[in-house]
Parts: sequence; structure tokens; C-alpha cells
Amino acid sequence: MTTISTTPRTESPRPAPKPGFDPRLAPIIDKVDQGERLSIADGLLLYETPDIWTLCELADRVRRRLHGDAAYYNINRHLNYSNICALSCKFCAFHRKKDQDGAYEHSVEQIREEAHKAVASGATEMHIVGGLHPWLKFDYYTTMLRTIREAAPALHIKAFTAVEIVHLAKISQRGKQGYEGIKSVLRDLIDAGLGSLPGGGAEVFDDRVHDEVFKGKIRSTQWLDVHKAAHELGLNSNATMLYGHVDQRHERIRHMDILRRAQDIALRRIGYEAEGTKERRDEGTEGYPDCIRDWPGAVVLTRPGAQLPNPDASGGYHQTIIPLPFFPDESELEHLPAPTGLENLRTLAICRLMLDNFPHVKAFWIMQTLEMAQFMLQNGADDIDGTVVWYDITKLEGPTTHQEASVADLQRAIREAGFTPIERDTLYRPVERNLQTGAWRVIR
Ligand code: V47
Repeated sequence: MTTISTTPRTESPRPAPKPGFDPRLAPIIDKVDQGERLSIADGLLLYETPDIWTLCELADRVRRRLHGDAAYYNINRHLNYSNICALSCKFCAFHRKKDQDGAYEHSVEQIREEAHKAVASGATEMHIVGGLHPWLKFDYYTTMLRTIREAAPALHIKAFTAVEIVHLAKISQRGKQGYEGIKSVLRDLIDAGLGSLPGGGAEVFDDRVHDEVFKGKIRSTQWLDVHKAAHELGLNSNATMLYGHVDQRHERIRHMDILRRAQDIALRRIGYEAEGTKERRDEGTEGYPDCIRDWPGAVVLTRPGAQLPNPDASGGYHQTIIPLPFFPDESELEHLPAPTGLENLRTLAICRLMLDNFPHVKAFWIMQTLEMAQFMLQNGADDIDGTVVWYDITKLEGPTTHQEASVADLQRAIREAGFTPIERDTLYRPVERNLQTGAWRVIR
């Protein structure tokens, strides 16, 4: 196993408890100091405690242990190739039916043009997501990837949520082949240019929540299977949690526990040792997806001195957790309030502490706002995503919102938060750029 160490892991002494310190957090602080995995009960307490400052300080401690004062951004473009979707998830304001106002699908020519624009803007990544289009054929997707690869050979293509991959298996008559069908679809996509999977479509891994707001969408088992298959084929992937709608806090903690167990399996596969049987307890895991039943035990990457996986070595794993706060506007759940700033901050900090084997935590500025993302860098996040340019899935200020940040905006936000901006590629390798010509290369 080859591992990578990013920045020096300096640890400042533990500060004296502040007024308002919640003494129930003391055992959690000890566990974090020793690099021990937090339990489900610990996660619930972190949601319950009024002492959000101790929570945030702990998350910051772990974040600095892993990344020092580095904070990552990238130059990317998001491409939503079509909003036409066979599903009608209640939380989603993006989907349209075929003849509905605002329905669109991009032609191959439009996609080629997007790839050219991406190159001209110096992007290192194209992030592609769309609806489950009812009549596009499988070769639309492979042609899309090949077109981008041809127009922009250096661009990393991060494309298709697990939900789309399962849909592609169905439309290419591989749906009945189960796991092998998924793998075979992924192989075709890799052959056409796919470089990694984004984290979307995970929502909250819970059957109650699933049946209430995204019935018809794949269940957690299939989402996890797609990512496992991608990892086995050497692709890295991300993971999300879309929270703050009908979900409850204990369901979010369970989602985090399921994700970190899936990551334990991925890390074990690429050579990490699991930490004995101490955390192999199965209580509270009824109804967990079958694919994480062969759990090897905890692999904690946030303990002092642990090494992060090397993106250049073979073998895939989850890179980043991206908590996505629910945007109610124009969805069927518009009557629900959006999660508050403090709830978003708390959830992100808890993700940093619970997902102890995820190298990165992203505060996606499009959904969190750049102002809040800045603050989140000080409370667990180490990444704010990129320049984006156009994003259709959620809109901060109505359908015509143009959502773009310049590199200067991102760097300023990071510096002002007290961190050093590091441009990264999709796999979190630092990027070196010639400021005159815009030419870039990945530093290995
Ligand atoms: O899959 C849809 C979610 C996801 C809403 O991997 C909503 O680096 C909130 O996954 N309110 C797409 N969320 C975004 C996504 C993502 C974003 C940035 C980076 C990465 C990455 C991944 O957005 C969807 C769905 O889970 N979503 N509707 C909504 N109303």
C-alpha cells in the first residue's frame, strides 16, 4: 500500500474548557484525541448538545490534523445535460417531464462546446449529472464522454450519480445482471473517459425517508453497490447526505455510520488494516444494507499520524463527504423550512467527526453560500468545491441564477478564513498553474 501525507500534523494543546462547556462531551474529546471511532450514541449527543462551540472546535482539530492550514478548491464546470427525469422525487425542483415548460436535453454539439469552454477557462474537471432520461439510449452517454475526452483530453470527467448508473444498466439491458451488470456499465463508461463518480443521489440511507420523499429511486443497497463496484474498478468516488427535509437526526447519524463502514471495506481492500474487533459491535445495525455485512472493523484515518490513501496508487475509495442542506424552493416539499445556518454548521462538523475515514469534507459553496463555506472551513471542512459556472439542481435566487465564483473569489474566501488556498484536481492532487499562460499540471 502506498500512502500519502499531505501537510504537517501539528496539534495544539487542548484548550481549557470554556464557560458553557457540556461535560457530557468529555469522553468524546478523549476519543477524538486518541483517534478512536465515535459511536452512534456519541453522534446523537453531538446533535443534542447546546455546546456547539466545543463540537466545532473538535471538528477543527481533526481537520487541522489531516490538512494543516490547507484549504482546497478547484477550477471546474458543472454540466447538467438534461433535466428530464422518469422520477418525481419530492425534494427535487430540477426534474421536468418531457413536454413540461423548461425541459431540456443537451445535444452532443452543445456538450462539445461546453468542453471547449471548460478548456478555455482552465478547468481541470467537468462534473456531470442529469435526470433519468426516459428515452436517451446508452450510446448518448458514452458519446458524451468520448466527445469531451476528444475536445478536452486533460479534463477529468466526474460523472453520473449511482442512480444514473443503475438507470444506464437498465437501458443497456444489463439491469437484471445485478452487480456484474453495474460493473460492466462502469467498464464501458471508463473506456469512454469516465474518471470518477460524484457523490450525489445518496440522500439519507433510510427506508422510511426513502419511501416518503424519493420512492422509486434506488435504495441504499444499490447506491452502495455502485460505489463499491467503482472502487473495485479503481475509481474514486464521493458521497453526499441530503438532509433537513423529513429526515431525523438519528437517521443522519445512521447514514454516516453506513458510509463509514462502506469506506472501511474500501480501505481494507487497498491495504489498510482494520482496528481489531473493538468496534465490531452490531447493535443498532438492524436493517443495514447487505453489502456492508462483511465489515472488517474500523479503519480510522483521522487518528494522529495516520496516512491518507495515495490517489496515484491503484484502488478506489471515497474521497469526500458532502453534506447537502435541503433547498425547499419550488419542490413538492416547499412548505418545509430549509435547515438553518447553525444546523448546517453542526451537521458539517459532525460529519468531520463521525466520518473518521473520509479524507475530505466539502462545504459545497453553491448550497452552503460562500460566506457560510468560509466559516465551515474553520469548523471541519477542508474543501469548498470550485468555480462551477452554471448549476441547475438548486438555485439560490430562482431559475435564472447564474452561479459562478472566480478563482480570486475562492482564494479570498479561503485566505480570509485563515487558510492557504490550494488548487487541487478531482483526486485532490495539488495543481501547479502558469499564471501567464493558464497552463496547468498536477504535482505528483
Ligand atoms: O443528487 C437535489 C441533491 C445532488 C436538492 O461529488 C438537492 O463532489 C438540496 O451530489 N436541495 C447533486 N439538495 C449535487 C451533488 C454534488 C454537489 C457538489 C459536489 C459533489 C461531488 C456532488 O443534489 C443530488 C441530490 O442529492 N439535491 N435536489 C434540493 N432541493
